[in-house]
Amino acid sequence: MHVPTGLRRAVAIVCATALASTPVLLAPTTAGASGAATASAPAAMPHLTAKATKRGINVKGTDGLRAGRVHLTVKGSATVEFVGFDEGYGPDEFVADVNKCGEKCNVKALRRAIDNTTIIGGTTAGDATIVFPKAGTYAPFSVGERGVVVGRSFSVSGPPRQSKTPRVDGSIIAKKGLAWGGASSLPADGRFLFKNRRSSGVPHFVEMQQVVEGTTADQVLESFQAGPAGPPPPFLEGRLLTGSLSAGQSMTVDYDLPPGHYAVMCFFPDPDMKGMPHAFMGMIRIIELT
Ligand SMILES: [Cu+2]
Repeated sequence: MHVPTGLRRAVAIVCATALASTPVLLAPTTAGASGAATASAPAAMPHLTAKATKRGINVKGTDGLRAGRVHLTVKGSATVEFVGFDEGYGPDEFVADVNKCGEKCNVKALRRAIDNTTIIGGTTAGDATIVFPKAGTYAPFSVGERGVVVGRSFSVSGPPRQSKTPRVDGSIIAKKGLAWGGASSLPADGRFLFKNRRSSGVPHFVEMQQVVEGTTADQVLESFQAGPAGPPPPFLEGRLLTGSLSAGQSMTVDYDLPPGHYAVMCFFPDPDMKGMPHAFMGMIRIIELT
């Protein structure tokens, strides 16, 4: 596929925008709900609280954590997400590899990071549930303007605790072929399930960006391809950003956004396309929040 000359710059700009909104963070917060839950039969879902700051990422609630679903509260302005490491691969390798995929992307390093980790999601300033699929070593991370930052890693024990998926208002599903499925309409204030199907084969995240009513996915794509020389994308203020999910993972996200039309997009860099963000390859779908 021919890459328009403006695209590289456009990619950089869009990425910078996406990253800026994902700023770093972390700070300790109260142990809160999970810790306070009583030890009654239907075991309470553990509660992690995370915040990224310029100094690092603080997470509370990881002591003695078992695999399974947890409630996650993220404070501050940066997205905090979690990653599990395969044997022989760890936080240092992850940071080194991911940070080699910037404006120019070292595809080999990106692929190594994807192949040796399980990214299980996270969120930006709000509440979510994420699933630690199995026992192992995990770490929080945050992607900011200066690249990826990881917090202290921690152990999760097995076997997974059983817990139900919380009630959701609808789903956003990343499918094979860089396509979105799921609800075409959601309440403006609610909870969605974000599922990255195993068959998608690559990590994805969800960026919901409010657009001028009537905007089509093709128009959003054209605005990216036009780059800085073209008209600005038809974006309004409503916006939501989740952490990434490896193929086969899912999470739930609580949100409260202005009603309107939104472009659902993913800007995860594609190792088969020199690190081009998925949205630039057409992973854009318009949905309505009512
Ligand atoms: Cu993606």
